[in-house]
Amino acid sequence: MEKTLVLVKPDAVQRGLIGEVTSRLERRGLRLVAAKFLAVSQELAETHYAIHKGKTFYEPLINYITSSPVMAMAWEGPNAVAAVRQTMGATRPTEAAPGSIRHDFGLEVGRNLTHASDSVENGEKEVALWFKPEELVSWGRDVDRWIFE
Ligand code: DAT
Ligand code: MG
Repeated sequence: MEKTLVLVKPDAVQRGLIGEVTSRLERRGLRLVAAKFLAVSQELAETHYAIHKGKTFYEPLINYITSSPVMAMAWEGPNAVAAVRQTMGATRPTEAAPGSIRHDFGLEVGRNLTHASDSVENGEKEVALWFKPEELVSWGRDVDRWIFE
């Protein structure tokens, strides 16, 4: 089953939006497989955002993600990566589709509330970076057959 990493970033945690983000993903039909609330270390932040090293926004981005705790979650489902990216909306809140989280709650790219993996490959890599294998829960829901074809 396709998996994706979701981070409720420090701004969204501070604003009391963990439930809002989680609720939208549950409503979408995705299945939660792991969750933890943590203060992100410098090392984890740098590994997670390694692809952005050297860009102008890299240092502010590392400062932002380590500034206050985050809620990290792994979600799964058919097309989970694309579905979650869509629920989050485009990187810049002013370009995010109405109804998406970044549209509904955000204004600035540097306070865009959430992270979601951008490809199936990165979904696997990021879930493995943030969670140990034993932290992933393999389970089923009675309603799965009414959501997953
Ligand atoms: P996304 O989080 O939508 O996957 P990304 O991977 O391109 O976006 O960038 C990671 C984060 O870096 C993004 O959520 C916010 C920040 N960021 C990206 N582009 C930026 C820019 N041009 N100016 C400031 N921050 C930026
Ligand atoms: Mg990204």
